[in-house]
Amino acid sequence: MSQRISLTRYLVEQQRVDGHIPSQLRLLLEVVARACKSISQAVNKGALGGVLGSAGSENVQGEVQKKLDIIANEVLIEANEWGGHLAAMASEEMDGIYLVPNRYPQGEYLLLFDPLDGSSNIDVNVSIGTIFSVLKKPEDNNGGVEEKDFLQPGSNQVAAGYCIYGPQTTLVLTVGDGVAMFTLDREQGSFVLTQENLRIPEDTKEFAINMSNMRHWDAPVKRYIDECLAGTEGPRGKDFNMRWIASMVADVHRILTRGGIFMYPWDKREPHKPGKLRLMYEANPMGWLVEQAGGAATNGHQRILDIQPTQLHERVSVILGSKNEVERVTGYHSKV
Ligand code: P6P
Repeated sequence: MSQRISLTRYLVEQQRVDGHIPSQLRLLLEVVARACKSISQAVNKGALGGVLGSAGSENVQGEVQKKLDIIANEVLIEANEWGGHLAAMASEEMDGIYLVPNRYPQGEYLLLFDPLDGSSNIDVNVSIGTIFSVLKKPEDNNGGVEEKDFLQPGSNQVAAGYCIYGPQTTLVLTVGDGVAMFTLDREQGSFVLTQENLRIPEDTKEFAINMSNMRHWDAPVKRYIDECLAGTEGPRGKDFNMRWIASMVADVHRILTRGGIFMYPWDKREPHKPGKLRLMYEANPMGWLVEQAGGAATNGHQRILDIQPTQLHERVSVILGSKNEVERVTGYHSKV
């Protein structure tokens, strides 16, 4: 039987053969993957582990924190702070950045994450996941890392990925050389390569959006969805299917696997906010993965990876997936 390639071997080869990733980044990604395995075990325990339900606190976003949100955040912090590969971390669950304690060596990377995306699905046993993004500490950084050092456009990412905790636990990763998928082999306790060079079909018949917000959408989004709903009798001349898992990791995983378009656009409910999803640790990593797989990711007006962040937890409108569909929706915005 042909031996499957482990995540470790894949990363060693990316480091050795392609000279693509320095050893510190390889170590970082191995540590993140190990942390995701621990989170997967906690998620899989569910009620048996006493980890379901609310933690009785709110995060910086003003959202109720689930027990597993806090557990996942702590697992990622504890796994990454001692290795010497990081200078600091940022998380959806923490207001400010987390500096690596002085008792540990400082590294050259910054790690950002949404420790458990899709929390509303935890208690109903629907797929959730961890999203992560890796930046380099700015060269001119002559002292301690500050929040402004994280405020880099998504095009600066050196690695990005997610781990989805579903029927399988699957790690999906890019270091800028395409997208690879690793499935957790629980008998071995390691991630093994199950797919590489993923490609998103440029066309699709499947859209993902929360339809209950329709009356709040802007005209370009409403036009696009109306045309999809009109099906074969409408301007698109084909019928569409709809999916909405309310877990970005699961919706993006489907799109990376079989195509589709995912939209969480700006809407009139909170007009002062550009969107619901966060730029630094949701839209940027997912946008890079999608682009690396031949798809596109915009905020309706510009490429997500070109957005210059001004705040660590800033939100953004997200339209990503099959290239031709994203370009169509983005084109409708330019005609307004
Ligand atoms: P809604 C999960 O809370 C999340 O941040 C994304 O994972 C998901 O796509 C979206 O929010 C779901 O939002 O408004 O449909 O519940």
